[in-house]
Amino acid sequence: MHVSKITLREIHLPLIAPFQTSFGITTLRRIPLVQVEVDGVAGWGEVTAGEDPYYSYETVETAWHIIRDFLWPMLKAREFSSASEIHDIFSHVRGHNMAKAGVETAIWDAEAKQKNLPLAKLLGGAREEISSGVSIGIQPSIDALIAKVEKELAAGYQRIKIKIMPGSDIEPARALRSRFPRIRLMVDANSAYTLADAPLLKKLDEFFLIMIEQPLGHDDIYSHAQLQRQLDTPICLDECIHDYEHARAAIEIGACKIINIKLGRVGGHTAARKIHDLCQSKSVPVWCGGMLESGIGRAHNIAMSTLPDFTLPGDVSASKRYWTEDIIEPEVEVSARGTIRVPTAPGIGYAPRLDRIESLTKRREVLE
Ligand code: OSB
Ligand code: MG
Repeated sequence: MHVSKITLREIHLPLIAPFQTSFGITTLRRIPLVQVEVDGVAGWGEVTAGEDPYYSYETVETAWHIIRDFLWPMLKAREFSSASEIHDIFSHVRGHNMAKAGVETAIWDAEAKQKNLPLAKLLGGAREEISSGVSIGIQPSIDALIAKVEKELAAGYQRIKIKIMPGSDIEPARALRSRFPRIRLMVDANSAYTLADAPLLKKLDEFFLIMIEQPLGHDDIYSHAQLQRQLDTPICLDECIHDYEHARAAIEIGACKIINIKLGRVGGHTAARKIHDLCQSKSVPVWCGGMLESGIGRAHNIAMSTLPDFTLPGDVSASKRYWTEDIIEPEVEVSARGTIRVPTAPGIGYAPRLDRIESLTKRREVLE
């Protein structure tokens, strides 16, 4: 296989509603899309880096730079026999996993199309449908939060995650648990607390949350192990896990009982699958996180979520929760049972709408 060309496009997509986390508010997504040409077949990937370096150090700009100036030169004269080799080819570049994943996942799509297989099958996934949950940003009031949760439950979603931060944590959790005693409920702090907050976080045990996601430092696995020993609620790590060794360390020192896998954060499908296999062998369940992706990123998330250890509902929800109109055909839809049917067409199984993508494109660069 050989990549003869990469087309980078930056599209701008306004969110239907602002999304607030402990690190900021997003109203418009700037999304770099990666279109690769592999032996005459097109593959698509999405870079999940943020507009600002708040969730991670990567941004739209750093990813563009790394792809153009480092990843493309490593790829352009290179022959390889499978997309599974790309992760090692890129290993010279330290970090910048979101940039790597944008390209790597696009090559996986192209390989699946060449082989006339759904990407989920090529990755080794077996599920015909995946379970879907929602991530709800910090709301202006408890009433607004309850109304949002009511709406998502009525739509069928199997699990509710709310964002928390200091000043908006115990009360929203208490209100939701008293209003919805039996739902699968969890919170995500996006690193907003320190170990000194352990007594406050301990109060969350009262609400039987299925997990608390990334309460402490974005690169602090050790303190999560200290916190986990004090909590009954399982800790799930997101920001801390960038590769296999992080996952191994976190599991072995007891820093978490669950791992959120994001393709961008770990550098693509090969790395994600390796972490998945480790977690499966250690009986640590995983689920697929989201990064407010367009349909291209969503489609890759769906394919990954078909692997067997993705036993918990992920943050992969319907296109229409975020976008007035997505950039793929058909859009991602969620059934009344809170499931997404895995597409059976080759590759990611959803067709990029090129006209719409071009009309949303603010910047474009062709590498060849
Ligand atoms: O921590 O999971 C997170 C969005 C942006 C950055 C970080 C996170 C999130 C989400 C959104 O929770 C999940 C989604 O895409 O629906
Ligand atoms: Mg998270």
